[in-house]
Amino acid sequence: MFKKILVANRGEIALRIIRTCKEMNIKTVAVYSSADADSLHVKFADEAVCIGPPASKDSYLNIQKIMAAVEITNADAIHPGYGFLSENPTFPEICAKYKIKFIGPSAKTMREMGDKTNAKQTMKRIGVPVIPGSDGNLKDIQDAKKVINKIGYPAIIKATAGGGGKGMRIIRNEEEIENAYDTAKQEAKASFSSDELYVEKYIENPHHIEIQIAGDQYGKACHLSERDCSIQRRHQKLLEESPSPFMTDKLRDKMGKVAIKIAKAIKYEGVGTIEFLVDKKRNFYFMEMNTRIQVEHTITEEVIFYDLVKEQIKIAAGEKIKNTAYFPRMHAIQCRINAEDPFKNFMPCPGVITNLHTPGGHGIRVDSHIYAGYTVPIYYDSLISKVIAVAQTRAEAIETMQRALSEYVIDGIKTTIPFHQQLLADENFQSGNITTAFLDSFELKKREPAED
Ligand code: MV4
Repeated sequence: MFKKILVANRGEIALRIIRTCKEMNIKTVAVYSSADADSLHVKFADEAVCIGPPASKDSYLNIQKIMAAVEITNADAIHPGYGFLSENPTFPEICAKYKIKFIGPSAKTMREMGDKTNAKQTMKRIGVPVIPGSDGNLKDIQDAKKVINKIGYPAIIKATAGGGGKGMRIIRNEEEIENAYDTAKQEAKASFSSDELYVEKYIENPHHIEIQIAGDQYGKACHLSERDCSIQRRHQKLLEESPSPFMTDKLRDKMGKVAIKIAKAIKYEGVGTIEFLVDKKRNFYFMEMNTRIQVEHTITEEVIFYDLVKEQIKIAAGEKIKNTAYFPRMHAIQCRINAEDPFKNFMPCPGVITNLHTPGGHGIRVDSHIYAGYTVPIYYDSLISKVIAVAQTRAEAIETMQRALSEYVIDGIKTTIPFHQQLLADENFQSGNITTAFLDSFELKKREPAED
């Protein structure tokens, strides 16, 4: 087992990783930017190294600075968390050079899954259902027109290096092709410095359902059930739950088997997620694979009672897993609490937290790095807390979450708590009738003036 893990991240996920390391008697090294000097991950770790100024590119994204911190602290492994360098194949490559264990998949796997058309072709080859579309990248606009003619409307153009909705254009008729192609190409180039595009049939109002998987160094793999991540706004997830209200035992069995097939086919090492789009007839299609621990891993941990970070570390250290499937025994919901004003278009609201009361009690878990007096910096993601409610049923998990949010006091900054309160009270949400289009028609009621 590792003696000392360097956590190449910040915020709640850095704390989350440090907590598991403590339980496993593994020493921890925090790295931090000068904006995070007063952060809890710095206080909770056994050692901490400042790796530069606030800007991510000079600190949390700077591989050389992180490797220097590894060298001076003698860490024997690196946990990348999510975001930042977690899906950058250069990071595991450099770790290999320094003989430091990267807790995650190989650079090769990361590269293969990061390229969306390449990933899609791999899936097609091994018999995983994929959305009909171009065979690889588009050569030119003529090629786009030819493919769309074959698959029909609506169609969607996507960036090969994309993900997260950037460089995506929906096409509803022939007149829209040219403009969609040109703007997607520009946006892809600007966002990912690659203007490769592909096209596929557009699936209206799909469900976003993802399967958590784990694979070990010996070719064994398991799945750990699904998460429903359909509640998104501009491709930012706001609330996730497990099991999915749209899931059936039959569909879980089919999707789980496909997810395990993928993990085995690519000899996946570590924990990962297979994202699927599911249409209203419950046809499911591979969308992409995430080769990291995700923000929403918590709900899976609660419904199957498994520490996924511990699993990552054990797999990286060479422990074996079973070829099996794990099923939800509970219902869990996670609300992402962001330092944003939901009444002002989710505008980021960094600043000082003047007063804080964190909820607790039966069925509540809060993963957060905030404290009274903490300043939410302007430089990073606005996620400040994750509230996870666990109960026997979905209806009870909603009630537990509502109770917890009513207790949560975060003064000094605006947060997404009032958004979640309105969402949880919505009849359609409560009925479980949720697709990725849900928030398009969800209207946030204006806050009462008295609450200002
Ligand atoms: C799609 C789609 C419908 N049809 N692809 C959005 C993010 C990117 N990873 C893929 N996305 C989508 N791809 C086809 N062929 C609908 C979406 C989509 C979406 C997917 C998951 C969660 C939320 C979404 C919101 C809007 C669109």
